[in-house]
Amino acid sequence: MLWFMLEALIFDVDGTLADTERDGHRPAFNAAFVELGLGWHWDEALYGELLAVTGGKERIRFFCERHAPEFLNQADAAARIRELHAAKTRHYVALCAQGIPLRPGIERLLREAHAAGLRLAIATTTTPENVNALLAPDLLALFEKVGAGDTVPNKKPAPDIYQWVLAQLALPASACLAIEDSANGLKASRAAGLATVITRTGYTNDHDFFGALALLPDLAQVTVPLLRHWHDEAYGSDKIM
Ligand code: XBP
Ligand code: MG
Repeated sequence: MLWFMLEALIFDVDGTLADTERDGHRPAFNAAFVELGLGWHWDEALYGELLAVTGGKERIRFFCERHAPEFLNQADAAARIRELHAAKTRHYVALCAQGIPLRPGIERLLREAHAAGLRLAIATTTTPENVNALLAPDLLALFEKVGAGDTVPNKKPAPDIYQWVLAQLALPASACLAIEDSANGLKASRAAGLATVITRTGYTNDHDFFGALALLPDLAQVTVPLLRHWHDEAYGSDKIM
């Protein structure tokens, strides 16, 4: 099997770059429900269940199917979901403007990796707007490609967004590593052939991470040489990933 040096890191966003499900998305959904007078409230336990479905619009529909079927009986239900999601995104962007902290080690590792000549990309289910809102311009500029949201028809756990990013980078999966936080993210990255480092969050602590290259609380202790070592272990000439 042809063996490639590590050339690129592909980062998930929500739960990986920052704990945005806790600090951004859940409060933003709840603020949108109040704004549109829906009387819904997603507490942490319910939100943890709803995270089984990626994509905010898809998650709203998943909630309605179980807890508010009447919402889907409206003739223009799809349009109402889009309207609700747009309101949620406005609230999320406003929360980002107040500052959502990056997870431990993220800023350092991004700068270290870029300085070491590694190419950086994003593969996320959230919207491009939310990526731009979360990251400071100088950090966002470190990413060569951003695969986000509805760029692809099938969201995680489908591999589409990772396959799109690999095509944009014109790299084989074996020249890259993915960094993720959830079981859906790991399924997506592994289905795209990517060795994957997992950093758990409060919402994903009990997820099944079978097949992960490494399972960590965060990236605080992770360096570029360590990532290169893990990559070579995963794709070394004597192993078939
Ligand atoms: C996590 C998601 C996203 C967010 C909500 O994305 O599933 O849908 O929960 O964001 P990631 P939107 O792949 O970065 O972990 O409402 O913009 O979809
Ligand atoms: Mg994630």
